[in-house]
Amino acid sequence: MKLDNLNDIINKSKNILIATHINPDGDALGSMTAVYSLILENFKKKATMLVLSHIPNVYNYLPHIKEVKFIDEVDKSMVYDLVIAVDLAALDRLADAQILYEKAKFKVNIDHHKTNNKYGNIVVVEGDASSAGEVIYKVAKDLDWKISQDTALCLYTSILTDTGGFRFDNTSAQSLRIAAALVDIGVKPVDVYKKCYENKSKELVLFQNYCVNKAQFLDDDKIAYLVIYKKDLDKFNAKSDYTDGIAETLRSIHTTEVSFVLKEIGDKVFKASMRSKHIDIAKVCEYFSGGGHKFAAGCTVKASAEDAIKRIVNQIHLQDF
Ligand SMILES: [Mn+2]
Repeated sequence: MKLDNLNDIINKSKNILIATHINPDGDALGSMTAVYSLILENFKKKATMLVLSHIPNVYNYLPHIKEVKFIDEVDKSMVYDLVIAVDLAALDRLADAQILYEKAKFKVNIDHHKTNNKYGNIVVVEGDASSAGEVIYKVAKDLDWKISQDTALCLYTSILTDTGGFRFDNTSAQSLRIAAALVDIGVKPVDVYKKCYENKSKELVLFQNYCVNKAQFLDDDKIAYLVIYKKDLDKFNAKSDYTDGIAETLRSIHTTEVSFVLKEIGDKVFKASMRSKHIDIAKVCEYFSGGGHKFAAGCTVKASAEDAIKRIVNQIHLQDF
């Protein structure tokens, strides 16, 4: 199926759903709102944007973010003509919205995860792109869609946040060129930077410092990790995004090769966020049926904290560590 057909399909679709992964980040929300505004402005159609969990407050500035629907506000018996999934490596990350995806008549998959399992009728997956936003920019250019200031702000947010502020190894000449093109359209980098990075709540900063203080180190400090229990989350009344960035803080220590954060999400169930400087931790996470990128990946481990740590460390040791 060629990308050109997408114009036709959007034109013919009476109802369009845009969906992204659970626990949406800047790229998920930036690419979802970008696709929404592209369709609104180029086709004069209002799509439905769907999220599955809390939207971090920092992203409230994104155009159209207030029109996003939560899963419990959407009719699950609905059969959409078209569903566009963005930044979604695997369908299980759609959680309760998988049913809507499966029933939809036509499916488009726009992503940048190397581990993407290529579901859908039109698949645009670029494993070398920094972000889903970068891929969407290229799709819009290929199809001659107008990119407004609103769309540019959404796409810039995607690229900025998924490159960690243009610092991670996925920051390519292409990402910077696209970012520059978005600045030409009217994005103000300093404004977006302040909104994304100097806009944290006091509670979040105090929670993160509390967590970082519990860090443990192994293998001459090459592995840094910590465990966040439900009781820690409750104590600080932590939102789901409060743990974002902690694994990066641990990786920022000069001795750290691999960092991971285990968050308790159920009885003997931990969500692991991993970061690395050199080794491929997407492979580590794939062992636990997770995935992601070479230096930033995640998975869920069903075990006690002690066992989860042991099993993850074992898998890290099996890599070229
Ligand atoms: Mn992404």
